[in-house]
Amino acid sequence: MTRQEGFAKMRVCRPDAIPEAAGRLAEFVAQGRHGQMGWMAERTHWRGDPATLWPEARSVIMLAEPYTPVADPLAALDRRDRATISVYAQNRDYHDIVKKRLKRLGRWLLEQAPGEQIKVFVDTAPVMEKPLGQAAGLGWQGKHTNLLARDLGNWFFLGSIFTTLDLPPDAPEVDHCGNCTACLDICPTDAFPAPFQLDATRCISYLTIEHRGPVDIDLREKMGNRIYGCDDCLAVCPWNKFAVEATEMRYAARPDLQSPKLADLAALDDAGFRALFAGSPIKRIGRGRFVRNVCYAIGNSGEAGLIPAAQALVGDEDPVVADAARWAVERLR
Ligand code: B12
Ligand code: SF4
Ligand code: SF4
Repeated sequence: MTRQEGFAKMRVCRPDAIPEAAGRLAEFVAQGRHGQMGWMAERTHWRGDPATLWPEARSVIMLAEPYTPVADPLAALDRRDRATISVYAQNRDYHDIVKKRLKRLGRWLLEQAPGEQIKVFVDTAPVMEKPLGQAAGLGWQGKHTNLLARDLGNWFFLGSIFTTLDLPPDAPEVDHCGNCTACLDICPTDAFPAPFQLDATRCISYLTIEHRGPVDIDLREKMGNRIYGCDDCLAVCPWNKFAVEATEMRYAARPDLQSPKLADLAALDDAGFRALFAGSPIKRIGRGRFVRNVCYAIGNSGEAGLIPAAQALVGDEDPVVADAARWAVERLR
């Protein structure tokens, strides 16, 4: 049933299996590493201790759903007149797909165990999915902080099913990073203050997706042509030679989102943006933040031919877009 629903791996832990997570989360928030993601500083008692989120829960079922790319995601970074969109966002929004699957799997579970209850979570709930995934033995948190596994690599989403069912827990996974530092070394913005720790405020994924307003000038320059998310630290992980194929075709890259032209993206108005990204996770950031990112990529392109595309936006009604466009024009001149 698990594989039938597209999940490659399933493991179980107890809700109280991550006692060290609360302290680490508190430290992350105390250092301001969550930036503008104010929701991370809220409900930290639930986030840090899943046993308090739903006290009746006896087991947490952790699931991995692969979205492995077929081509090298880093290849697009060299096409300076084009944009790079991270692998997970090149087609349909995984939140919708994974949640539906979790619900179907949960319903099946309840048919086997009538009278029990379930709650399903993917990404947005106050649940620390990566440490739970490690405690359940799904994989381990690598130095890039994402969960990876010896039989999966690191291209997979996480989902969880909390249940009142008392299931036998699996053994936790241990660290297999060894001496490797590939992910730490490649990070364009030095976003890792130490192995296994991320300062989100320096991460291009945060800057392009979560950060509102202008991005610091020194970080803008390091964003290159990444306009939505970043895959660099994931792409270099040697364990990806064991990555499994993504069976869900709705994650397969849309041809128009593989290296789209920066000039075309800069010209999007609100309606054009919403039409292009219907059903995509990118829709969530809105036209303003998206075109801001496109302007930074234009500014980093070194392509004087893109000056008119940025020039057309210097009077944009969104002041953040206008600022980004001015910066791009100045850089290219
Ligand atoms: C907030 C968030 C972000 C933020 C912050 C990321 C982060 N690393 O915290 C931003 C916007 C930057 C982000 C980016 C990305 N994200 Co994100 N994100 C989340 C979210 C919602 C919460 C993560 C969280 O709790 N962070 C808080 C910190 C404190 O927790 P942590 O990262 O687990 O930190 C641990 C370490 O610091 C560790 N630690 C600290 N000190 C030490 C010392 C030692 C020795 C050790 C061993 C550990 C250790 O302890 C902490 C607790 O375990 C989760 C979904 C969820 N609900 O869990 C998705 C999630 C982590 N994201 C995901 C993805 C795919 C991404 C991106 C790859 C997307 C992209 N391509 O752009 C990038 C990857 C960037 C990166 N290198 O992490 C997936 C990861 C799947 C996986 N296989 O792990 C998740 C699980 C969503 C999902 N349901 O699939 N994300
Ligand atoms: S996603 Fe990119 S910017 Fe963020 S930590 Fe990884 S390599 Fe660095
Ligand atoms: S690139 Fe190396 S250090 Fe980073 S997560 Fe993969 S194995 Fe660990």
